[in-house]
Order: sequence, then structure tokens, then C-alpha cells
Amino acid sequence: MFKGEPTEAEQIDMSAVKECAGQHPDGAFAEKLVVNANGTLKNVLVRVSAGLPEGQQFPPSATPARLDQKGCQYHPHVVAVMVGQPMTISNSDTFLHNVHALSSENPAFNFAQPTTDPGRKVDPMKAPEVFKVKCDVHPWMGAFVHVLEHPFFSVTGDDGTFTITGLPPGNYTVTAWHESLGEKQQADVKVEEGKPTTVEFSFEAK
Ligand SMILES: [Cu+2]
Repeated sequence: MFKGEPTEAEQIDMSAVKECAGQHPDGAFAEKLVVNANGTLKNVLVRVSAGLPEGQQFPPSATPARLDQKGCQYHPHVVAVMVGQPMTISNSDTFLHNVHALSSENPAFNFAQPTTDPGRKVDPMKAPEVFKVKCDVHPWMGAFVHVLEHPFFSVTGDDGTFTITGLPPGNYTVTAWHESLGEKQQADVKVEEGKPTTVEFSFEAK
């Protein structure tokens, strides 16, 4: 939930780059605060942050995490990937983007994709971290990559909900991260065998 008055979405000025602006006849909007129609927030990364058995290893998904460049924006804006999981970066635009990862704990990448590309693999991530990806051609372009050590995470979409499945019964701390509103935590989230548990987070307007 988003509490407070949502400020009007900030418009991105792409007018200097026709090939970008042309793909947004109704304007393009910044994604650092996206309030959904139902008053919830998009692009919140929700993850289990404590309570998993210590030392337990979780095999990474074999399905690649994907990041696409389209209309001079990243899709999705927030992408989560497990340590060791493959990740591919695609370009749906027919012109140049440069994908530049500002990682510190993970293999950095910085390469150009001059035209449409169905997906280029990057080296698998090695350590939990949140880092930004930017485009050196279009300064407004930005995405966040979350690297996690387990599969118990989810990113909120257009209805603000999240679903984390397969979590064994236990007592957990769940953390919700938003790029401009910070982090919220809920401790003592009890998960029982075979029963769904609901957790709600509220973020206040800044
Ligand atoms: Cu770009």
C-alpha cells in the first residue's frame, strides 16, 4: 500500500532522441515511484530476509532472469535474480543502447547492443547485492537488479500484490524494498504447512 498523496508521475523528456520519443506518443514516465490504480506500489521487491535454516543452499533456477530494453526504458524496472542463475539482456529497439551494471560484489558488465538482440547472456551473479543498471546513451534509463541467495522473493506488479511460494513452515522476517521509499520489515511472519499467509506493507509518501 502507498499512504499519502501520490505526486504526479514525472515525465521523461525524450524529445532530443526521436527514436525513443516516437515510441511514447502519450509520453514516457519515470518509474522511481509508480502508484497503481488501486493505491498500491509497483516495483517493490519483497523477500524473506531471515528465518531460513542457516547454511541451507538453494539451487538457482535454470530459467534465465531477463532484462529488456524497449522504447528507451528497461523492462522490468526491477529484476530479481538468484546467485548462479542465468541472466540475459535483450534489446527490442532497433538502435543502440549501452548496458552498464554498477555492481560491486558481482561481475560487472558494460556492453553495447547496437540493434535488436534477442538476448545476450551475462556472467552469473555471485553474491547478494542490489545494483543499478544504466544506459550510457540515454541518461534517464535505469533498472535495479537484486541478487538473492534463495528463491523466496517476488516483485510487485500492476496490482501491488506479491506471491512467494514453496516456503517451508517456519517463522520468518519479510522485507519489502522500494527504490525511493526505502525498506519495510515484518518480523514474526508465521508460515504453517499447507496454508497461505498474508503480509501487508505500507509505505508513506516522502
Ligand atoms: Cu539506451
